[in-house]
Amino acid sequence: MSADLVIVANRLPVDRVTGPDGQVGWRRSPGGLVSAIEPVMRAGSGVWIGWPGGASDEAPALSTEPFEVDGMRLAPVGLTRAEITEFYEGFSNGTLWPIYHDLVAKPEFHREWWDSYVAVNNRFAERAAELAAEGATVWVHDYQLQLVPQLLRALRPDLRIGFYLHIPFPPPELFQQLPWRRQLLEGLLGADLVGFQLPGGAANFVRLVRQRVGHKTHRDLVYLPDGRTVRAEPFPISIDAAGFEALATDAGVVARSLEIRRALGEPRRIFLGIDRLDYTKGIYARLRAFAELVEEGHIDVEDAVFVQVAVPSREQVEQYRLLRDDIDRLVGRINGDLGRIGRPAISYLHASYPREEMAALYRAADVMVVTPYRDGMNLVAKEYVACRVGEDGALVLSEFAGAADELRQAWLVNPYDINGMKAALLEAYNADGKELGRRMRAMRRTIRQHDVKAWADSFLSVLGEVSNPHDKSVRPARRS
Ligand code: GDG
Repeated sequence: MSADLVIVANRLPVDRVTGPDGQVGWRRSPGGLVSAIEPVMRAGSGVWIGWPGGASDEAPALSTEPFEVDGMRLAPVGLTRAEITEFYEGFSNGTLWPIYHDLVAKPEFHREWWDSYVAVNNRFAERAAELAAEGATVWVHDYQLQLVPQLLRALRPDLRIGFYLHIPFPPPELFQQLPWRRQLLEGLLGADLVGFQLPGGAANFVRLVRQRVGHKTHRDLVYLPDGRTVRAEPFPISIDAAGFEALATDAGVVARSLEIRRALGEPRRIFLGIDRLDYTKGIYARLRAFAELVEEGHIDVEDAVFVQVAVPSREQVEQYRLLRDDIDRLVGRINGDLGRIGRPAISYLHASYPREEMAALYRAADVMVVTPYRDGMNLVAKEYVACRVGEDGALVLSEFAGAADELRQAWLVNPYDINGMKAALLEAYNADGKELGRRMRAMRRTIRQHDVKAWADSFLSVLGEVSNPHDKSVRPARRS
């Protein structure tokens, strides 16, 4: 098999399902990335390389042969239990994640985690080298795989390689702490195009390359000694706006959103937060801000409720377990102090839901509260806007989410400033229909014009224009 477009991402876009007969099957997990890239993958011969979940040492049923789900070709890369601990939970989520998110939590540095990161990146690069056709385009995704571009180029100099970082790229002052900073930068420099969410991330990267690796740079270009150039550019990611709009007008979803309002006791206003349970998302501070508004009498629990959905995430990582305990305790205390019978101040759900339920929640909510301390983009904010087909509803959005660059008409807040957040929540709560409509219409225009299809097309078209000498004379190196 050889593919002319290869997507390389930590996860495959499928979930493993076990049928009633115990047979293992796959179900496509709907995500923006898949829907954006699918048409491109179908148009040519595409393949998606990624980890299917589970540990390969305990699931011998998992073959590494490519397979098809809904017409998409998928090539699984297995991880062992030790690699899940060291590469995934360790280096990716215990070292890189906090450093790339402004040190919201303390990163841990362990040399064996790094060794595992190198080993897994090698495995992904080798798989891509095997499956890519001569001169193919390979698009590598995210912080778990930053060494893949360089490793892959060494194996297959004929390929066109793009890399996209979904999370922020940190300023040099923070990145510098990484004992493996140079290796990571050189890993990324294996790509022809390195994409970031925001211009700031691209600028941080170019500055670091100049300072730490010593290459010449000019604006968004890095000049390598071997004559190649690497572009570093922002490509703010988006959502399948039309898809969400369609979902939000589906009769079943509309009915469900009314049912949610009824189940909550028909409050005048519903506040909503939906986040992976992650310390970067600012869940704790936002609930405190809301609780203080209730305590001070600005909001009455007969009139309003805060629905917080916290989607379980990285539960094996210590910091995530501690966060869950902290939030459990806070919600218990707030409801104990401020709730009345049948009227909790906070309706807290620690679960994940189907897309239809998410859309029903977005439809039901009057004030969407998205207050991360740092976030590459934040798709939840954009999904809320897409689902507000009635051009109403308020968005309270952190200045430190990438989405704030585009959604200027949201109530923008500094999530570290509790009083500022309280003021914005209250303003959004009291805003009249005219004000809400003015803001929401403008945001909906932005989301429609720049959807995930436009994002993927623009990345691939800039990558297609890169004029590096892709050495066709070099035979693809294949492993024996
Ligand atoms: C990373 C970056 C960047 C959530 N819960 C459920 C569910 N979701 C879906 C949402 C949304 C996605 O997951 C979450 O995306 P976010 O952007 O909000 O946040 P991260 O997971 O941290 O994503 C982020 C993103 O990558 C893309 O580049 O924006 O900055 O951190 O689409 O709808 N979907 C379903 N059930 C759930 O319970 N079906």
